[in-house]
Parts: sequence; C-alpha cells; structure tokens
Amino acid sequence: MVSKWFIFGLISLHLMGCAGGNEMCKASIGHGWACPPTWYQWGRKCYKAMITEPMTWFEAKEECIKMGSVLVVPLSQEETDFLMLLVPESSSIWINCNDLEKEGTWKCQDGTDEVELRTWPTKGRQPSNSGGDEHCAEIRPNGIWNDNQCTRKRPAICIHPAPQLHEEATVFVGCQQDMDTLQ
Ligand SMILES: [Ca+2]
Repeated sequence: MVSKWFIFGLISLHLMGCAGGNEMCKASIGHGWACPPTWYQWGRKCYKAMITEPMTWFEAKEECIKMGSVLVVPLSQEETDFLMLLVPESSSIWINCNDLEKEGTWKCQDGTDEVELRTWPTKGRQPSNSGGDEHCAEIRPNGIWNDNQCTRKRPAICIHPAPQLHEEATVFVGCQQDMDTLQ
C-alpha cells in the first residue's frame, strides 16, 4: 500500500505546479468550492462581477478574457435576475451583445455560441441607436436591455463553466496532465 504521506507529498508537488496562475485549481483545493474565490456560482457556471472600476464595453470583454472567461450574456430571465443581484442596484451592466458589424443586427454570444434571447423593452424604442452611435447592449437596473455607446463605462460580469467536483481527483482541476502521472 502506498503511504499516505507519499501521496500527500505528490499532491503537494502537483499543487505547487498548479499554483502558477491557476486560480481554479487552488480554489478547489482550499475550499472545496467549484468556483474560484471572489467568483459566484449559479447553476454550473462561475460569475465574477467587475464593479469597482466601470469599463468600456471593449475593456470589459478584454478583462474577462484575461481571466480565462467571457463577458456574460444571459440565457434566461432567471439568469438576468441573478446577474442584477451581483451589481449595485442602480447599475447598468454590459453584456456580450453588439451590432458593431451591421447596424440593427444584434449578435449576442455566450462564448462562441449564438444566443437568441433579447430583452429589449416591449414598449419604448430600444434599441434606439441614438445619435447613430449605440452599438453595445447593456442591461438596465430594471433588467431590460438598452443599446448604448460602447465607450461608456459600466460594470460588467464575466462567466466561465464551474469545474466539476466529484471526488478527490478534483484537486487537479486544471492540472489534467499532472493527474495522469499519478495513475
Ligand atoms: Ca439606446
């Protein structure tokens, strides 16, 4: 039988390997949470609210990518409700929808998947393309969408799939290669 301490040593070694910028891995080990610290879990996804420094739509998109995630776009009304809980009550937030390519043709993407849901107001005139310069979509505090200038600064929310935690091996989330060497 392999010594417990031997296994522990191996795991420690691998953890060190993971520690280099792999937040997801560290989170699983430290707390048994599926999502990294400061990320909220809802369903099978992790959400990070970027509220301290409002950003342009482009900056928001870029910041999410830097964290190994994508700018969120809600797939349902329930998800919209959840998103609005993550930001201050009076905040509008950027979502991953724009008509930059072709005016009036809104592209909304969950990562690379096209999303059909649109929550423009049923009454009113949004998207308005006011001033001919509103090509990015935001969710207003009431949960309804508006098109606005992409250069406006808004909080935003990033999203990535939650790592699955089923068994001990989950300590190696994000360290698949290392896990193979143990088997
Ligand atoms: Ca508008």
